[in-house]
Amino acid sequence: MACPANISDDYQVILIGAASVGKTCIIKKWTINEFSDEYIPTKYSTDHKEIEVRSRKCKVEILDTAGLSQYWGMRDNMIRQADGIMIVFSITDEGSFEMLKELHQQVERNISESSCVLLVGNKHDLSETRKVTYDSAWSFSEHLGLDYIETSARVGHNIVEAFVHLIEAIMDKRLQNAPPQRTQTKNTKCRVM
Ligand SMILES: Nc1nc2c(ncn2[C@@H]2O[C@H](COP(=O)(O)OP(=O)(O)O)[C@@H](O)[C@H]2O)c(=O)[nH]1
Ligand SMILES: [Mg+2]
Repeated sequence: MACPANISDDYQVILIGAASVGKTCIIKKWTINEFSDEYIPTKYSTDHKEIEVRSRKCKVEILDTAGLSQYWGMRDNMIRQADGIMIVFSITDEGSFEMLKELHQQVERNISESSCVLLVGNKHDLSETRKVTYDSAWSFSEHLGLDYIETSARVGHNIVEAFVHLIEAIMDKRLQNAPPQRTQTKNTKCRVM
């Protein structure tokens, strides 16, 4: 395997999904450990966070996107540039789950080969009133070949884990694609005989 020093520690992650599934809250919980009950529709915003993953200092830029359909056009470009994509739905909102197929198609049309995708079922704290069963979300993710995680931005369940999981997956891909490291020879003096 190539030396880890060969790969970049800059990561760009984008969150996409229907309106009101909790994309903005997931980002705020992770970056500033805050949660709000307020719903303010997002157009576009960027946050940053540094974390240590596998003993490497990773700089993560997180792009928040609009769930409202009039802004969807912007997403093609953003998906093309992202290293990691979280496709988010709410386990209490069947409509947001039904939208996943279309969202995944948009991702497939634009994603670069070196990027990774994670399916996120948010609002896990409302499990008792869930409309999407764990099994149906899991089978859907398996069918598409995606990893699946359930989160709660309200209580912080699996928020760090979701980001770390995605960053590790991107890191693995970068290591796989990294050119082999040149080995330094000890005595490199030239001898003319
Ligand atoms: N119970 C619960 N509510 C949440 C959770 N995440 C977000 N919300 C609420 O859902 C609404 C929409 O959240 P927001 O992050 O703005 O959704 P976005 O449109 O996907 O960015 C807000 O009222 C939040 O307080 C969660 O994990 N649990
Ligand atoms: Mg938002």
